[in-house]
Formats: sequence, structure tokens, C-alpha cells
Amino acid sequence: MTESVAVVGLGKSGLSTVNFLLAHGVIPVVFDTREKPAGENELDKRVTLCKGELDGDKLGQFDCLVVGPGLSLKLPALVKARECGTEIIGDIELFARYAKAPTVGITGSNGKSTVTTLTALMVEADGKKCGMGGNIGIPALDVIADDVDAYVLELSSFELETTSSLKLAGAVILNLSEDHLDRYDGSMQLYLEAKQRIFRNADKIIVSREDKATIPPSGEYYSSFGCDDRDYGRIVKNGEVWLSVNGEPLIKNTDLGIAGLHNELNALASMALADTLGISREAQLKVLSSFKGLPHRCQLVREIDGVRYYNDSKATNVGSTLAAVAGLKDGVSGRIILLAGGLGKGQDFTPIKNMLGKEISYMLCFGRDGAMLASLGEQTRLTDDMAEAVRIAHDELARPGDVVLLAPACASLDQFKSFEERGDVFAELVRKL
Ligand code: UMA
Ligand code: ADP
Repeated sequence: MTESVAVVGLGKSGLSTVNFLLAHGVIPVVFDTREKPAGENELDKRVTLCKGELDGDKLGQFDCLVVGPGLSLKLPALVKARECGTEIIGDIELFARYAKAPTVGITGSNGKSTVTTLTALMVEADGKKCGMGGNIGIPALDVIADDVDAYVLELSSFELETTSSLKLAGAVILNLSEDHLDRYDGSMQLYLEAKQRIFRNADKIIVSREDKATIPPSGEYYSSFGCDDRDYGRIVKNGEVWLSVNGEPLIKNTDLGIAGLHNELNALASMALADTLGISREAQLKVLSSFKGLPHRCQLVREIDGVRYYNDSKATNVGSTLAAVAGLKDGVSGRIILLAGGLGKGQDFTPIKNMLGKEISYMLCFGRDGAMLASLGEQTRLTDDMAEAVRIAHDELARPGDVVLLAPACASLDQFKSFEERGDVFAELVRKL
């Protein structure tokens, strides 16, 4: 690589891109709009960091910009740079140009990290070395290595927007529901088009039979997963539900380490992806029975006086909150009290409204869009913050048999550094009750 390169955005992926470029003999210039960019303290001394508003004329002087996923390509400075003839890519595009081993990619509105982790564990359980990265929190360029046998990438719509030459051995869109509409002018179509970019050049396309939006416009795909007995599916035998491949029952849903219909679909998608990498069925089933789920996804924090407190902080959109409620409701003898709020990202909250007074008995709301959630119905209350919501749930509302569920349907960044921090704070509040 001999061109002049700028890295725009010094977050996790920006810092990783800088280190990758340095290792390949390129010293980039870094731009970030923030006063204190996340990766500043770890930045190599050879690299110049320009802070403040982005200047399209300046950026347009570079041959190539590697732009972080947190920045919209519609920013005027990036539009200007493109008009100047500057190539704009993301770190996943760089990954695509350098990584050698077969790669599978996972996108969708929900379930990405679960399926990414399951698939990567399956590769490892088959005795192969796996490089797992992308939106899951591990920048993809950090995992490139000569001895990797297969890569498993979690890809967000933002990452896919700046990626064009990734050639995946297996690619899946798990599902599609409203998210990130603030970045897509409120248009689900634009959000979907970004997601569908995962199928460009893909060898084996995998789709969900439960969600037509996951099917490419050509209508052509290699395999599918869903609730009936076709391809990767489900079979009911003597009242028991089995996950199946081509009609052959393989594992009972009660033997899976993770629960709920959404997780059964996640398990099926993982098997389909692992098959595209030639992973043995034995390794796949071993992982499906032992993997107990990731932190901050419907995790039981504590039971107090017959009330169970669950942390599903990773429910950052309405679809994932609905999945969490649906996954829990059959095992709850009492009511579900939901704690929700944060940055709504332009979503339509109507599906939550439709559950109020039914699956969701009561909702305590907080954060920037908390008032919007609280206006959905009578069975709601606006609180000052999550701490107050936890206190009210415990002191005033919850009775034995009830579940208090943090599944906020919103991003955390108005009040916390990340969904992990939000989940940790919740768990701490519950432990102190
Ligand atoms: N930012 C600025 N100015 C800049 C650059 C960034 O204000 O000049 C802001 C962005 O608007 C954003 C934040 O800084 O709010 C982080 O942006 P970033 O591009 O620096 O992000 P990274 O730290 O590199 O993290 C990104 C992904 N973040 C986003 O897409 C927002 C991480 O996914 C991912 O794990 C990481 O790369 C891995 O390389 C997080 C995420 O929230 C978990 N993803 C969204 C989601 O899952 O819903 C898509
Ligand atoms: P992502 O990485 O796409 O955010 P995760 O695997 O981290 O997905 O799961 C986030 C949340 O989304 C979970 O806590 C759960 O409530 C919900 N979820 C997981 N899988 C699915 C699915 N297949 N469909 C709908 N919701 C899901």
C-alpha cells in the first residue's frame, strides 16, 4: 500500500486500522471530531491526530479514507472528499483485501453476537483456529493472522456500507426490525439495502424463512433456517421440539444451552454457517449444548423474595426487547415489569405499546426517550434514571413470581459508555437491594 491514507474516527476500529496500516508500512493521518477521541492515549507517536470539525477539502487531498462505522457517510466533509476522487472504505474492506482464510459473515438486527460466538466456538471445537471479530467489539483487523483457519465476522449495517470486496464463504441476514433509523433518514429500505450488501460476492447465502426481508432481491439463496422442518429447521416429535437439518432431528431444544425461540433460530443459523466452513456436526452439537449465552443477554442477576431480576441490556432496539419478553414469558408465574429507555434512534415504539397491560404488565421508563415510552399507555411511569426505576420496581411494584427485566429497547449512550456499562450498573443496583 503506497497511497496517502487518512483514518477518520479514532474509536476501537480507528485505532486498530492505524496499527494495521503502520504494520504495513503506511503512516496515516488521523481525524476525529471529538475533543477526546477514545483511542488517543494509545496512538502511536508517529501519527498526527487532527481534532475538530472535519474539512472536506483537507480530506479530499488523501488517496484513501478509512472511516469508522460511527460516522455517517452523508457527513458533508465525506461527501466532499468523495467528490474530490478520494476512495472511502472501512476497516472491514481492508480486512477483505488482506485476510486469506475462508470467512463467514453475520448481520441482522438482532442475534448477531450470539450467532457469531456460537459459530466461532464451533470452528474451535472442530480443532481449527478461528479469528472472530467485527461489530462484536473486536476489530476485524486485530484478528488477521497467518495461522487462522477460518474467520467469523459480525457485520453491522454501518460496516457493510463501507465494504465492497468482501467475499464470504457463508453469509446470513438473521432478521430485520427497526434500528438505526436515525442514520437512514427514517427509511427501513435504506437500512435493509445496507444489510443486503453482505450478500455481494458471497458464495453461500443463508436466509431466514421467518423473515422475507432477509432474502436477496434476486430471490436466490443457498439455504435457509426457520420454524418448519425444511433445511435447517424444527420438528415436533412426541410433544418435544428438536432442531433438525433436512428433516433429521439432531438436538432437543431443552438440551440447548440457550433458551427461547429466537435462540433456537440463532442455533440453526450457526449450524448453517458452520456447514459452509465444513465444520463437523459433532463439534456443532457439542457447542450448542454447552454454550450458556453471552453476558447482558437475558442474564438472571438475582432472585429476591421470589422476584427474579434479569439483565438484557443488549436489547438496544424494540425487536430484541420483544424477543426477550417472548423468551421469558412462559416461565413467569407472575408479571413482567419492564425497565426501558435511552436513545430510541427514531424507532416506532408501537409494538411495545401493544404488549402493555398484557405480556408487559408495567413499564418503568428513563433516559432521553423515556418520556416517549412513558406516553405509550397507562401502565407506565417516567423515572429520573435507571437507579430510581430499579428502586420503584423493588419497593413498590414487584411481588413474588414477578420478573423485573432490563431490556431497554434503546441505545445506552445518553447515560452510559456502553450497553455493557448499563448492564453492570443494573446488576450492581440489584445486588445492593
Ligand atoms: N464519533 C465521533 N467523531 C468521530 C468518530 C466517532 O463523534 O470523529 C462517535 C460516533 O458517532 C460514535 C462513537 O464515536 O457515537 C464511536 O464511533 P466509532 O466509529 O469510533 O466506533 P468504534 O469505537 O470504532 O466501534 C465500532 C462499532 N461502533 C459503532 O458502529 C457505533 C462497535 O460496535 C464495534 O464493536 C467496533 O467498531 C469494532 O471494531 C458497537 C455498536 O454499538 C458495539 N455497534 C452498533 C450496534 O451494534 O448496534 C452498530
Ligand atoms: P446483536 O449482536 O445483534 O445485538 P445479540 O446476540 O447480542 O444480538 O442479542 C441481543 C439481544 O437481542 C438479546 O439480548 C435478545 O434479547 C435479542 N435477540 C437475540 N437473538 C435474537 C433473534 N434471533 N431475534 C430477535 N431478538 C434476538
